Amino acid sequence: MEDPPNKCTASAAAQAGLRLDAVVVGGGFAGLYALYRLRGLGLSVRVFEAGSGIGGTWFWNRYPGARCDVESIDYSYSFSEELEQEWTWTERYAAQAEILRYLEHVADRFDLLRDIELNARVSAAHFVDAESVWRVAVANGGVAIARYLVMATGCLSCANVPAFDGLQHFEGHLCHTARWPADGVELEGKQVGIIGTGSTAIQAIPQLARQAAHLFVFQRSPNFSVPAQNAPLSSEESAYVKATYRERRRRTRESQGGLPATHPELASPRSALELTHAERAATYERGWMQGGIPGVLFACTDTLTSPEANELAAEFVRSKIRTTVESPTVAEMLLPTDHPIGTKRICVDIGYFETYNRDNVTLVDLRRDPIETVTATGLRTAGSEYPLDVLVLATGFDAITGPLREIDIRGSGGHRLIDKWTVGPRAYLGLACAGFPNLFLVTGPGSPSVLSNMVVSIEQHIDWIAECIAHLTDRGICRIEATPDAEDEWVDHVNEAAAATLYPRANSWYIGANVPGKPRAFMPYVGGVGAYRAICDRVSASGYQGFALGGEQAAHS
Ligand code: N01
Repeated sequence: MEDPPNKCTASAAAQAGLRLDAVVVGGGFAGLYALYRLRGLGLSVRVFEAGSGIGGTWFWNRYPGARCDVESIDYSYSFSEELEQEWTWTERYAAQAEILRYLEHVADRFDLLRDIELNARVSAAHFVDAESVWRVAVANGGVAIARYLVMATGCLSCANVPAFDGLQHFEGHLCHTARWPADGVELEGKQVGIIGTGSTAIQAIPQLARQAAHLFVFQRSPNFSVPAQNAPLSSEESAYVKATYRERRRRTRESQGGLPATHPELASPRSALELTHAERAATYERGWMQGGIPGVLFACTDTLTSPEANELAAEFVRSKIRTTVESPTVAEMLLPTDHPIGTKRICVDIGYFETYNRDNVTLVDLRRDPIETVTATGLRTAGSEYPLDVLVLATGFDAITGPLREIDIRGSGGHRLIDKWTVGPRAYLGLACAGFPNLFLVTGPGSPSVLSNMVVSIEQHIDWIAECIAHLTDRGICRIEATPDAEDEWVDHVNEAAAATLYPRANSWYIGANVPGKPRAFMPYVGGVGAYRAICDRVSASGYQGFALGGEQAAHS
């Protein structure tokens, strides 16, 4: 017997080369898992990846010193117990090359590559109302028609290149850290300059200093950084983690930041303000020795909510900078004072402040001596000239919304996403946008995203999206769209949650402050991954409250 005509089938697809159930944009952690999950539903899926290899962040960010600031054993997929057991991380914080190898292993192990098109940058995606499908255009000329569009484009994938005067005239080697060449940059014996002192630069600077003849660090804002306390993972530690992974993953999913809080005995359960001076000093010191983001930041309960408690933690880190950096003048230049600690992503380093004790490193304070122009042979500030062979831009990203704004996304009625987001991004649960049916954002604005362990948030989003699509498919529903009311309520909630913390007090990339002209809005959801997961689960259990479900078959049922 012939199958009944499917009212959800797109006739426009006939004009296109490729007709699919879902297009996934991006082949990093999110895109790979999206392909795995959606393929598991029996859907036809294609991943379009701009790079010449898979890996997303870990494909592009190959600068010296690049490594993850979340522990490897937690910054890894949890969906396959076999994968967990067969992969062994070598260090507490994995370096870029090892994470990329892991992703390549995942792609290979789950036979993902056959549905991934590389060197395929998506340039446009337009919703075709009459047929409830997306028409996706790839810069290489390809076109695909798909019922669902999953944007696995990453939060930190659109490099921010400030418009420095004269940049185009530089005749040395110019390189953004997020576009570091795979075969490296020759630094031996060179005069190297690096602009920026964020997480990336703080990882790169110790490595660049070891190789360059001289390194000039051009700093606009000093940053808080804590030691990674990185170390090789012993076979005993790996075996223990593998034996207890399920419990560890459960704690991770229910946590605030997607970390398993494995050392609760190291943290004080109390406010910093309730501790005596000696107790506080001991608490912060334990956190410092524990290392990583949670060490000092979560040593007390109120670092991110009480300005007084925050200042105590901040002053502890400043005291570490003063005792580490030998020159009092340089130490003073490195003290962060313009934002509460943790309200910009706290940096995690290996020997960053110690690097300023080297003879071949010079710190330039751009607040006192601003950049005037890049010249053919170097960089000129108001007060000096710096001859350079290599200029490294560690100037960050147009974060969270940048990768989406780069694509010409048009929803129902041809309305453009960039117009909808003129005064700031709006998305229901950070997952879906009113006016953009069948479009799913992965770790989009309004979800915990960059305030969490990204892999935990990615898996939660992809699982939710896959279950949603299965729900729709089972019922013959062709169209799902966030309602404007639900979106408004969620955006209000995200803003209220942020306002209860100190986060909005920093001019950070979390609020778009690093990109001139970008609308200021606090983008991530601070409510925590555990609470957020519960909200998403309630939405799906209620039959997708806050979404309008439609399509011909649904209308008849
Ligand atoms: O970027 P950033 P990043 N003139 O925006 C400076 C993640 N990450 O790539 O602070 C002069 O933080 C800018 O100065 P200022 C992590 O989430 C993770 O370092 O704006 N300077 C700042 O110093 C992180 O937060 C890992 O005054 C200019 C720097 O450039 C996020 O990526 C590793 C300038 C940019 O810092 C982004 O970090 C690395 C200008 N015109 C990164 N414009 C992991 O470990 C910008 N700057 C997982």
